[in-house]
Amino acid sequence: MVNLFAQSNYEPSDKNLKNREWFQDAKFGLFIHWGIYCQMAGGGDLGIAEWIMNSKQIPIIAYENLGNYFNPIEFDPKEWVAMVKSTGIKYITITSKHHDGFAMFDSKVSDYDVVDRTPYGKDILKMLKEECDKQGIKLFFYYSQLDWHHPDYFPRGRTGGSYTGRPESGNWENYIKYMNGQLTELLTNYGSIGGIWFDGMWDKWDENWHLDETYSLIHKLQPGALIGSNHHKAPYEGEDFQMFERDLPGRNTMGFNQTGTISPLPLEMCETMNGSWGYNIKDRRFKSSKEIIQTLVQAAGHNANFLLNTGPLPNGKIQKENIDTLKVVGEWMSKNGETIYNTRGGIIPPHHWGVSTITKNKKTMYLHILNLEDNALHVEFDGDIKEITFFNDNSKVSYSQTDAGYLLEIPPAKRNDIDTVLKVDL
Ligand code: JFZ
Repeated sequence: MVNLFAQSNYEPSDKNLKNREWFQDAKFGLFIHWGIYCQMAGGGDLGIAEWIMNSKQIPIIAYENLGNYFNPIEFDPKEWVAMVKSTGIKYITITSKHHDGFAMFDSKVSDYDVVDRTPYGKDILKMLKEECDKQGIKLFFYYSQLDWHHPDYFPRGRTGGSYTGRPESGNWENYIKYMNGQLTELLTNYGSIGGIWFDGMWDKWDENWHLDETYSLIHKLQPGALIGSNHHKAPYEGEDFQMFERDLPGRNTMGFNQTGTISPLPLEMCETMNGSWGYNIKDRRFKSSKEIIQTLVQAAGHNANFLLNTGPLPNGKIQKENIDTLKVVGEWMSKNGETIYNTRGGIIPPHHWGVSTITKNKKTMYLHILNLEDNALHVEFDGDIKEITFFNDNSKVSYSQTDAGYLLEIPPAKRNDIDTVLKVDL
């Protein structure tokens, strides 16, 4: 029987396996939600941004107007990518088409795209990809399988209902052809890409998404491209990484994750800088740089990448508040990156006090102490330790062995408010 939810008998290519390792080593990505919806800036409602078409029930014929005056003349990909680099971010995942169906690239299977429907008229993804290539940053494309605009997205799912003004009929197989057509464009016209970040299957759980066909197509066009999908379930065959939306692997504080499974595939957690993906003018809930650094560290300790989101403005600029925060994160990463990049989640599992990371040769472990009120920390660990030092100044940590592990002395003066990092030589 054909498994409709998988690329059956998928064998990742050597290139793909190499890219998975690169991905795990890279640890830190920038998520970019950018589309014509940014001009609505959430419409004055917290919690609405890229969803505004659906949330405010804007018919297609009206929503299309947003393209007529989308003109981000201050978009400077060189500046974006330079900012990404100086933050220590290794890859970008950008929305190529979100649920509104509007493509931010030059599509030929549709004219509902930034080149054909905006005064700006330029292929944003191409501009960004050229700059990423120049500066050595990998580019991934987010692609929404859910589409509120295409007439053949029928039968409808939970969203994109009759307010859109589409006929109550359509040919699903045509929609799949259209989607695979756009994916073919994304995988052939932009050089070698990092992979595809799918989203939207949750709109219609019982639908035949033809994943076998789509995933095989992607892996045929670029065997190294990594496929992930935000379906909140355990990965299907053909996917190359597992993602977690706004939660650490294994947690479910948001109510999104539908599985307790943490697969052996590379892991990635995505998170917002405030509470919105796309630009929302009212959303001032900006997380502090401390919170963001700590979540990045937590993700690494949970063996996962951290994909941190920003929603650019209608003029093409990144929100100033986000730039300011990323600067601080970048400064921290330039000092402490060694304890994050190229590591894996440590052999000491996450605890209330923090997490551990470990180098791939397993010779060095890093303890990231994120919460500590006492002057000592007991770490359960039955391995041998050669030496423990404070990572920031190489001074020695005094410790003694206990029945269950080690008791480390952490004098208050040595504590760091964000992360007290210890280097453990094994
Ligand atoms: C999805 C998108 O809808 C959202 O706009 C953003 O792109 C994010 C990264 O991914 O978010 C979802 C999708 C589905 C649910 C919740 C958030 N859901 O089914 O509960």
